[in-house]
Amino acid sequence: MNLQDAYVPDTGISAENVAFYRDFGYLVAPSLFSNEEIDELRQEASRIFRGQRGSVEGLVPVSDKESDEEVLKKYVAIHFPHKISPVVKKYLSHTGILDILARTVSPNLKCMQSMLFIKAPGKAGQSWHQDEYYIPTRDTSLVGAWIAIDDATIENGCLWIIPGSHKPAYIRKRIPNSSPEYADVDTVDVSGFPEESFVPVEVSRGTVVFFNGYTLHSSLRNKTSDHFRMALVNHYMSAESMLPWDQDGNLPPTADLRDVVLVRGEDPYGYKGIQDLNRPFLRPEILDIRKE
Ligand SMILES: O=C(O)CCC(=O)C(=O)O
Repeated sequence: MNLQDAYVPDTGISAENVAFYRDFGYLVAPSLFSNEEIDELRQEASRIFRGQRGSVEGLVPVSDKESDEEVLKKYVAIHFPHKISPVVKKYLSHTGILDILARTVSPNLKCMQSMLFIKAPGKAGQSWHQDEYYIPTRDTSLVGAWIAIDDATIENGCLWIIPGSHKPAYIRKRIPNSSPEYADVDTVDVSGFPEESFVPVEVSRGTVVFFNGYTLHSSLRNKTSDHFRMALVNHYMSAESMLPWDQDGNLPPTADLRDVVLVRGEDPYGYKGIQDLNRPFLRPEILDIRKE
């Protein structure tokens, strides 16, 4: 990663940062979250998986004797934690994140998803994919804000990105996955890209990595015996775009999921109201979210 292209928190987002995001489909913002904010998120993760934020199907009862690490190790990730956690909900609107999105995406922003990854030692990573495949915006505004709760390294399974892969903005061919590195049943076929172009995004806790919905990204297995690689990922898009998303990919383009959080600016579809449809769920060890 070329850190010269990274956002500098003290000076705010520059024209070069915006151009970098447009050209390469990602942007790294070191220290966007303070140590205190990251500690709060880490503590909140323990509360969520201890069942202290309400029941989620699949959470197992915890004894007081179990340490937070022992509890967290049992899980891969939870989707939609913002539905039960006031802390995660609060950080959907983190000013540092929104200031960057306002320049790279739109002044009007909505969030439709959060995911809290635990990635304990030994756990598998995510195969090559484009988030736009799962969450259709089709206007190139989809962006993931990946908040490092732990230092992320090649060893513990940091993100990998193929810079510039978002540019043609189409949904790429998928093939069965045969790598034990990944938890998924399929993967995007990345054989057309030289391996030297794959960038490991090694970052310190508190860094936020922004990536476009068409940018190819993945992460490898956590090969350490004692380092977690926790991350909270929030997905945002332009409030001007509709969201034909039911997680099965069977909706007409005129459908518009209204289970969204307006995080900045105006919502042109505000007249439709807001719905509370998605429930938090635990991510299975083997992932097959959308069958075709
Ligand atoms: O954190 C990871 O390992 C993968 C995250 C990811 O693929 C995503 O947020 O789309």
